Amino acid sequence: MPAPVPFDPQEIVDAKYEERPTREGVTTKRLICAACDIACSVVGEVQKGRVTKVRSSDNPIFKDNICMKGIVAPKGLAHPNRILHPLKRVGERGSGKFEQVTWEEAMSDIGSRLKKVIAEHGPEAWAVATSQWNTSTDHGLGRRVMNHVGSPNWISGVALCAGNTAAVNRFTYGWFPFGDFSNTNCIVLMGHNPRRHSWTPLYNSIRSAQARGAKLIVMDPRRSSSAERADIWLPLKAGSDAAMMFGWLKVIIDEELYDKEFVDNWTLGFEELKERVNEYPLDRVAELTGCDPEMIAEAARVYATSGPSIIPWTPITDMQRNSTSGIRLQTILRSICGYVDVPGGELLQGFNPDIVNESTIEMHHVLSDEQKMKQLGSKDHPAFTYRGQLAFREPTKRVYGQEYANLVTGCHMATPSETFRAMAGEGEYPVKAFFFLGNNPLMSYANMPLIHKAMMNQDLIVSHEQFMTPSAQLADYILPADSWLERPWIHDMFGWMSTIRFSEKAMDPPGECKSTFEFWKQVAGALDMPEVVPWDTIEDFYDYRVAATGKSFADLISDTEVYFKKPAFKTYEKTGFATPSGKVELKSSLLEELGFDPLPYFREDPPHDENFPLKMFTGVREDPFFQTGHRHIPEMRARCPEPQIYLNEKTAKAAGVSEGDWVTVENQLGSIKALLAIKDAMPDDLVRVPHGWWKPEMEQGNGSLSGAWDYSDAQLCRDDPDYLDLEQGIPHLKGIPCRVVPFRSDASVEADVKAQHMEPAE
Ligand SMILES: Nc1nc2c(c(=O)[nH]1)N[C@H]1C(S)=C(S)[C@@H](COP(=O)(O)OP(=O)(O)OC[C@H]3O[C@@H](n4cnc5c(=O)[nH]c(N)nc54)[C@H](O)[C@@H]3O)O[C@H]1N2
Ligand SMILES: Nc1nc2c(c(=O)[nH]1)N[C@H]1C(S)=C(S)[C@@H](COP(=O)(O)OP(=O)(O)OC[C@H]3O[C@@H](n4cnc5c(=O)[nH]c(N)nc54)[C@H](O)[C@@H]3O)O[C@H]1N2
Ligand code: SF4
Ligand SMILES: [Mo]
Repeated sequence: MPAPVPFDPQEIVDAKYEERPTREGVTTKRLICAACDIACSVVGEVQKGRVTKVRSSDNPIFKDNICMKGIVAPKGLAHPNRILHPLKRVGERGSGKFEQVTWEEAMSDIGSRLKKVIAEHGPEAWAVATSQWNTSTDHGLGRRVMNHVGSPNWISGVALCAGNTAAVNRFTYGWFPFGDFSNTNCIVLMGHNPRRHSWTPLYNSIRSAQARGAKLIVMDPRRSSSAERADIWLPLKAGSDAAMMFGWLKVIIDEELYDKEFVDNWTLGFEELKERVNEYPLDRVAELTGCDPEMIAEAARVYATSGPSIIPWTPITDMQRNSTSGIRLQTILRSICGYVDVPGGELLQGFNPDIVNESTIEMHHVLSDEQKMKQLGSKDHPAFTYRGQLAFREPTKRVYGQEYANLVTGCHMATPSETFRAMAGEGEYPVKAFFFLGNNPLMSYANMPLIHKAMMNQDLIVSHEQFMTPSAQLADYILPADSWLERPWIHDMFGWMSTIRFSEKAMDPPGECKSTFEFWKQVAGALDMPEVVPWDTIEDFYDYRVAATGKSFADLISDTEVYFKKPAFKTYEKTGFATPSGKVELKSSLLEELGFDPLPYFREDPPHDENFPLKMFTGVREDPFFQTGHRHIPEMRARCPEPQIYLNEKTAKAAGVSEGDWVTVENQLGSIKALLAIKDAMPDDLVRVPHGWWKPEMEQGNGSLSGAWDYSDAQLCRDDPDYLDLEQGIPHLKGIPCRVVPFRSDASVEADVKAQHMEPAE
C-alpha cells in the first residue's frame, strides 16, 4: 500500500519548507520508512555513521506521517537478534542448528544445488516467495532471474493483500485505480481500519478529508475506531461484503442514481448486470448481511449522490471466499457512478514514463508461453496467474505503452496454496527448491500444516532475512539482509501510481548484510547468467532506471523528494480502457473465457456446523508490530506482550471463558492459544484472531518453531475448496468457523478431534 500523496504536483512544489536545525555532529538523510508497507517519507538523523533517530519529515506534505514502528526502527534493527552473517544448516532440516559460512561458499553451493533440482525436475521446480512490500530493493530482479531460468512459480503475500485486487481490477477497466483522497466527497471503508499507528498516512488522509467535509461510510462487523467516526456504520456479518454491494447496486440502479451517460457510452453488460442485481432485493441482502435495509439504502444513496467518491482498496475483500466478486462489485460501483478517472474519484494513473518500471525490469517476455502455462494454480484458479492475465497484453500496450503491467506485483503470480501442495509432493508436479525473501511463508498464507510439510519436503531452501523467523529456521541457507536504513531506494508506488519517491542510504549495513539487489546479482552469477543482472552496484542500476529524467540517481535524490507525471483525467476518451473491448466490462469477457461467471455473484456460507458455532477473522493489526515482525523489540512487546483474541461478554460466557484467561481457538485444521480480551465492540459469535504471532525468545527449530505452533493464526486458516475463492484460489480469512474453549494442551485437542471423527481439512 503506497502512502497517498496529493495528486497535484503543484502542491508539492508549493510546499516549501526549511529543515529543522540539527545538533552538532548530526547529519540528516531523507528516508522512506519500510518498517511497514505504506512507505512514509521520514528523516534519519545520523551520528558517527549510525542512524540514531528516525523522526518526521519537515515537509508539510509529509510531516504527520510517522508512527511508533518507524521511530523504534534504529533500535529494532540494531538488536542482537539481527542476522549478520550467512548461515548454513548443519543438523537435520528444522533442527535449528546452523554454522557461519561466507557469502561465496553459500552461493557456490546454492548455485550447484539449484542447478541439480532444475536438471532433475525442470525449472518450474524452483519456487520463490517474497513480499515486495518489505524486500524494497528487489525491483523485479527476482522475477527477472526466474524468467531467464524458466520458472513461473513466484508467490507473494500480495496474493492476500492488494496484488490480487490489482489483478482483478484489470478485468473491469484494465488498471488498478488509486483514490483521490485529497479531493473526494465520500470515502467508503470496507472493514479497512487505518489508525494513528496503523498505516498512518492513510489515517491522516481520511481525517483530513473528513475535516474538509467528506462523508465516511464504514462496513465492519465490529465497532472499530473508523466505525465510531463514520457518518454511517453498517455492522455487516463477516464475509458478507459482496452481498452488501449487491444491495447498494440494487438501490442505485432502481433509483437511477448512476451516471447514465457514462454507462451508455463506456460500459458493456449493464442489462445483464441489472438482471443479476435483481436477484438481490434488499430484504435478501438484509438477511445475508444482518443489516437494516433502510440503512443499506441510505448508505448507497450517500455514495452515489455525493459526487466523486472513493472506495479505497481494502485488504478485507482480498481475503474472502467471494473475493473476486467482492472486488469486481467495487469496480462496478465505481464505474456506474461515474467516479473512474475523475478528480476526487478513482485515478487510473498509468506508468511514469521517465522511470524504468518494475514490470519492464522483470522481462516477462523471455519466459516461454509453455512455461507460463505451467504456473501453479493456472488451471483451477487462474485470475491472477499468467493464464488469467495474458489477454491484457494487447490492450495494456494500446493504453499504457507496454504489454506487461505487473501492478502491485500481483498480476502474474502462482497461487500460494497450489504451490505449497506441489512442494509437499501433492501437486501437479514436484517443486523441490524454495527461496524466500522479505516473507515469512510458514505463517503468511493459509494452512500452516501444509506449508510446513511442503518446506520439510524440499531439497534446497534459501532465505534472505534480517531475523531468525520460524520460516528461516527451516532453511538450508540464511543470507543476512540489509534494511531500509542501509540502502538507497526508488519507491515506484508498486506501479499503482505514477508518483516516484526516493530514499537515501543513511548508514552502512552491519556485518555481512546485503541488499536483495546483491542477492539476485549473486544468484544470477551462481547460475552462470551474470548478464541477467548486469549492473555492478545498486546505484548503477538506479542510474539505468532514471536515465530518461536526464539526471543521475545521485542528482535526482539530492534535488527531488517526489517525482510526478503531469496528472491527466479521462484519458480513456483518447485510448479506450485497457480491456479487450476498450470499454468498462461490467460483464467480464475474460472471466467468461476462463470459464467463470462473467458477472459477480455471492456464494453463501457452507452449512452451519454446530461443532464450530463461532466465526473468526484474522486482523485488527497490532499497533506495535508489523505483521509477523517486531516481536523482538522490548519497547514494542511491552505494549502487547501476548497474542489476544477478542470476544464480547455474551459470547465469552457461552464459551465458559473470562477476561484474561488463556483459551484455545480451534477448528478442523488446527488450534492456537491466546489470551482472552473482552471487547464490547465485538458482535455476538465473532472471534478476532491476531495475525502472525511467534515469540523470538522461545526455542528455535521443529518442536516449537519459536512459538509458531502455539500461536500462528495460519494454523486456523483453511484452504480447502469451500474456503477458497473460485477465480483466484485465495483463502477466506474473514468468517472461518471455529470454537473457543478454555485452554487445553495439544494432546487433549487431538483426542477430542478423534473422538468426534472430525476429518481434518485437506
Ligand atoms: N494467515 C494469514 N496470512 C496472511 C495474513 C493474515 O492475516 N493471516 N495477512 C496477509 C497480509 S495483509 C500481508 S501484507 C502479508 C504479509 O506477509 P509477509 O510479507 O510475510 O510479511 P511479514 O510477516 O512482515 O514478513 C516479512 C519478513 O521480511 C523480513 N524483512 C523485513 N525487511 C526486509 C528487507 O529489507 N529485506 C529482507 N530480505 N527481509 C526483510 C522481516 O524480518 C520479516 O520476517 O501476509 C498475508 N498473509
Ligand atoms: N501497526 C500496524 N499497522 C498495520 C499493519 C500491522 O501489522 N501493524 N499491517 C498493515 C497491513 S499489511 C494491512 S493489509 C493492514 C490491514 O489493516 P486493516 O485494513 O485495517 O484490516 P484489519 O486490521 O485486518 O481489519 C480491519 C477491520 O476489518 C473488520 N472485519 C473483519 N472481517 C470483516 C469482513 O468480513 N468484512 C468487513 N467489511 N470488515 C471485516 C475488523 O472488525 C476490523 O475492524 O494494516 C496495515 N497496518
Ligand atoms: S506507518 Fe509507521 S511503520 Fe509504516 S511507514 Fe509510516 S512510520 Fe513506517
Ligand atoms: Mo497487508
